[in-house]
Amino acid sequence: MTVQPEVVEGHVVELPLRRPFVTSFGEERTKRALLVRLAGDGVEGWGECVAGAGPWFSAETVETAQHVIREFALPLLRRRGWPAPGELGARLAPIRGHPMAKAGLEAAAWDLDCRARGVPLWEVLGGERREVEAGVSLGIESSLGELLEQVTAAVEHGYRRVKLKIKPGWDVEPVAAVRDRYPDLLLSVDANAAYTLDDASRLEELAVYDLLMIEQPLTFDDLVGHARLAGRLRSRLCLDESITSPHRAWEALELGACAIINIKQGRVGGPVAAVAVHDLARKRGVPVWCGGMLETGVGRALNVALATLPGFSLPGDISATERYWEEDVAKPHFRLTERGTVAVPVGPGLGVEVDRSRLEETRVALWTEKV
Ligand code: OSB
Ligand code: MG
Repeated sequence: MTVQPEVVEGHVVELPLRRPFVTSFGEERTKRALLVRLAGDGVEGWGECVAGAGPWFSAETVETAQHVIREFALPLLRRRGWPAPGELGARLAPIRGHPMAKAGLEAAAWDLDCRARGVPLWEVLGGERREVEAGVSLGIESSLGELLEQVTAAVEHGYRRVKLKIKPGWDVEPVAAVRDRYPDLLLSVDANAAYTLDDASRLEELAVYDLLMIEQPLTFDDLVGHARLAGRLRSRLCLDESITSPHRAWEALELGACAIINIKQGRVGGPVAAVAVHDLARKRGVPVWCGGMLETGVGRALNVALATLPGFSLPGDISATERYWEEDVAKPHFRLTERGTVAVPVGPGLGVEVDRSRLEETRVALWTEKV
């Protein structure tokens, strides 16, 4: 018994970040997000598409996602009647690529379905815990002093893992400085594809700082390169940008391109695909953790739900709402517990509510389509 949505809406919102977020691929001052709303039978469901404002992290953007959803995905879904949320990904398979566009729709379909049935999404996905371990992802700073201030604040808040963004020219020094100040901190780095195989010896210098992992050192589509690099480094490699589907995760593991996987449901094509990557990794004893894309409360709630699955054995890039902006579009805000965790919301579906007045305040575009 699936609720038949009557309308699909796209809400594009912009939230000013408290602090600019700088990575090897650019600087973000404002988070632009597409929120998908499905409504029918007096119930609504929300999903966040994690595509960025520009094609820097992946090829998709907020604009391409709307184009694909409206012109191609909705016609496929209308043609044979709205599918159950678990079937949505298969129905959209004729569309090549565009995992984030598909995932935004699938997320809203899960929220709608679970709300109609009065069940929490995390339980439906197979989750087993009521709180998830929280980590922070710290951007590139203009000085070591400013970075150390950020790390200190995160440690004092009680975050369980700190991840530093690195790039050529900002790698060994910041890692050494942080490790020197915090000898026992669970520490990792994320290069967002900024290196080449020629940098292997520079990356190997990081090994003495006891990193949990090096995330995505090489370019997004280079699985063979990562496999070669893995053989030359003592630190474990984790892939983010490269893992764009469950099949790609299988290829990466077969090649030995990574020892850990960052799961972002949007990047792999939605919640069902994310669970498939989780299951595959778990069968092989490969740890996974939940990545983040500076999501609003809507996407953050889905990340929290996924991270309740048993294979998510490392702290995720799931931080408290207050780290990102003053006021979210969804309520309640996510807070850090004294155990360095984020509690899983108890309500049906995603367990958060979109705040209408905040939505309207932050909205820069809106469209509606009949299903
Ligand atoms: O590479 O993990 C990444 C944010 C946007 C795009 C890519 C990444 C990130 C982060 C932030 O590291 C994680 C978060 O949401 O806090
Ligand atoms: Mg990353």
